[in-house]
Amino acid sequence: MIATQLRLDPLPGCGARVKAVNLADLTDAEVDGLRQALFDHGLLIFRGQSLTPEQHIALAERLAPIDVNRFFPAAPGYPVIAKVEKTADQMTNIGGGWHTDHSYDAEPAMGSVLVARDLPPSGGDTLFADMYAAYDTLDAETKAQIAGLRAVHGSDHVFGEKGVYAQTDQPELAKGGVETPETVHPVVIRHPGSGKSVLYVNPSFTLRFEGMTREESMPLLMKLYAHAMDMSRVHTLVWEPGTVAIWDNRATWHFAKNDYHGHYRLMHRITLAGCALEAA
Ligand SMILES: O=C(O)CCC(=O)C(=O)O
Ligand SMILES: [Fe+2]
Repeated sequence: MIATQLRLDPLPGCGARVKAVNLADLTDAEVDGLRQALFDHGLLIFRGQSLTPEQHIALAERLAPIDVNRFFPAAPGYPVIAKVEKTADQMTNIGGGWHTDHSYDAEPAMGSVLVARDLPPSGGDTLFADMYAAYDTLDAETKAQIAGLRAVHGSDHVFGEKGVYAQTDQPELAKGGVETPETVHPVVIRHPGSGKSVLYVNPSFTLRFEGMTREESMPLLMKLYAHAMDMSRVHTLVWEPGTVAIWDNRATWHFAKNDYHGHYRLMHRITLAGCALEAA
């Protein structure tokens, strides 16, 4: 089976819904088709799945090697599954700002496979923004301005001992002693799986342009961010029991809404290993 034989329905804003597949029982050709569809669409959504943690791990391993996140607590008994959890009495959620997973790594995660485990009665949607479309729709002057630029990414200000999470009611995400070196990526990358140009900066982990201070970088970064989060290129995923989302961290951003205080929400995430990124 090739990618075009999968039943893909484009979603408003970003990504595609994949119908008529059982993620626990895929042929090798379906796995290859899904991987290519992920590269092409950035986000794939599946409904009505019933993956056990073992099947979640097996699915991830068929798509790519697993890249274990070094900050998130693991699901009990499953060291490769990150627990994305907010209890009824916590106020802070995980991923509640626009970001892409692991852009602070030298070889950023290719993708993430997120499984809904326990959902609040309403709310807790996840937004996804299309970074292929964000790049394509930039005006020619801005494209010329960012061509050849590189940006510095880091995680210390988020997950470090004095980072954002340390000041919240999710302080276990702030890891002292975990290495958090800064890393540099091109601002416009050539997507390794699709060959298309992608805007690769994000508000959570991009610190500044290489060779510029943060103050000097902010006006252009803010302009790029405002453009990239235009709701015409954003899909709102409303989770249901059995929903699985797989996203490409090079081609999309995501944002977990935090609008369900007083209720429990638990998701299981496995992060897929990627590669060093080259300029478009
Ligand atoms: O909880 C969510 O919907 C997404 C959280 C997040 O940013 C992630 O799992 O990478
Ligand atoms: Fe995330």
